[in-house]
Amino acid sequence: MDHRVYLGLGANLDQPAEQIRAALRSLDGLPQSRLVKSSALYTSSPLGPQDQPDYVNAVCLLETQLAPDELLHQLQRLEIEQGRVKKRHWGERTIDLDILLYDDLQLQSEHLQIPHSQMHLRDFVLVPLAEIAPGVVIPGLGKVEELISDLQDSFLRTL
Ligand code: ROI
Repeated sequence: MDHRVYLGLGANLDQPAEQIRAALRSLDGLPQSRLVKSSALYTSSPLGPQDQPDYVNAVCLLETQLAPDELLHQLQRLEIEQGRVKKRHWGERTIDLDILLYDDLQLQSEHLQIPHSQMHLRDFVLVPLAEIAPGVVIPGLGKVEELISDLQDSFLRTL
């Protein structure tokens, strides 16, 4: 059975738009997985320390037979293969791949929280998600559009 998984992508080092595009290609090559849709690329101001470059963010839909922990493992492998550099907590990074939603699963483990714990607070996640999944419900939190209207002003720009 294929699972519908929404992933968040973020990068702000070493030609971040290229990093996102490379990650999307790699995701399509994951075992038992298919990249179905991806959002536009958005630039966003950093959440966290302000003395770092703007981010490029996107969201994609992956159909996969991988279990959540297998998928997490694959994402971590891709991050490393893509030369992930992470300089400090909430700091700049070459590529960040997050599981946002996995079907309508709610899961809390030591390594993995689904839905992603911060996603409902982040315009750079919700806006691209709404672009490719209008009306999608974040389990326990509500519809993506309602969560967007709860946010302060957003300063996202499409690339
Ligand atoms: N800020 C933005 N705008 N986009 C991100 O993807 C992002 N990722 C992060 C932190 C450092 C929290 N800030 C971010 O991990």
